[in-house]
Amino acid sequence: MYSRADLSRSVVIVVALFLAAVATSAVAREFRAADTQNEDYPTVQALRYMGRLITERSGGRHQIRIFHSRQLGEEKETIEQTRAGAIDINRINVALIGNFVPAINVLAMPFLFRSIEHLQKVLDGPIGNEILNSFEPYGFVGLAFYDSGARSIYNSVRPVRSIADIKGLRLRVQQSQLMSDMIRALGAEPIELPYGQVLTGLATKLIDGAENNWPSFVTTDHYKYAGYYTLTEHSMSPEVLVMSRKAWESLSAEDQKIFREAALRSSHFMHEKWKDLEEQSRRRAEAAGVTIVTDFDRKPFEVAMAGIYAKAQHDPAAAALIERIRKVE
Ligand code: GTR
Repeated sequence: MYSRADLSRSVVIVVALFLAAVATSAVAREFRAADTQNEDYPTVQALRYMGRLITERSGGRHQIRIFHSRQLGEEKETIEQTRAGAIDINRINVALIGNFVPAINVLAMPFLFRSIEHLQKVLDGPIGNEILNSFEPYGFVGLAFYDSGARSIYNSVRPVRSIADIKGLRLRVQQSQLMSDMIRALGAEPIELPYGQVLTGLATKLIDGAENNWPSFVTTDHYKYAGYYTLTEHSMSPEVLVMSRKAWESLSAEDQKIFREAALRSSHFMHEKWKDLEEQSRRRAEAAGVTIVTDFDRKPFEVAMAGIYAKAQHDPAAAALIERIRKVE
């Protein structure tokens, strides 16, 4: 026979077990991560690496499920969904999130960085940290930056050797005001299109060209339709990994630390992959007969950006940030 005391002890144990189960299920989660690039692209590989680290460090409580190749939509939409909390983690380019978080646009400003080393120094230092922290009021948490090299202009019409050669070309840009302004300032016609529509745009001649880094130019097959690539390197807008603030706030302080560290380590992992792919992509384009223009006068391109810098001056925070970035040696 059970005594009354035994019975109430059993009830207490059952209730405690039930509460523990509820608590664990509330904490353990599968996080949805989006990336528009394809399955093998280094950013997607880096997300996978981050996922493995998080699962390992959280003792299997947290999993990251990756949706690559625009499975959750184009970048602009996924950013909106991340802000709303429907997507937990998002790897995007700063040019697109600049529409939502104005200070971020500074990183996409034309000809701002003297070299990739200059950019890297800025991102790894206090400015990079401040920029990651500036996402919060807008519904995101900045976790880490990923490499994206430099963006250059390519087209199917003619080799661009001077600013005059760009005139009148219809060039696709990311869905970003800043990118449109930049292409217009060069005398071309900007066409804002989501990433997934560029290939068809080139194939159907809706557009004459676009601008991107080597790996994006090649892994998307754009190089098969746009045989002239000019190393303008006009923007070094990096990639950024953000989390929705909603998802972030659902994590304990200890788990937040696990996520941050895993994101940082994934950016180092990505860095290693990037250099190789950049080189490989360039070689692949060359082998396919793409004309690569390196001997052109860059100065007029830079001069044409005066209006964009004048516009940036209207935002004192952006102006101050540009100044500080320039001073980083
Ligand atoms: C790539 C970047 C993508 C996307 C794309 C584009 O370099 O990795 O996130 O922004 O450019 O041009 O749309």
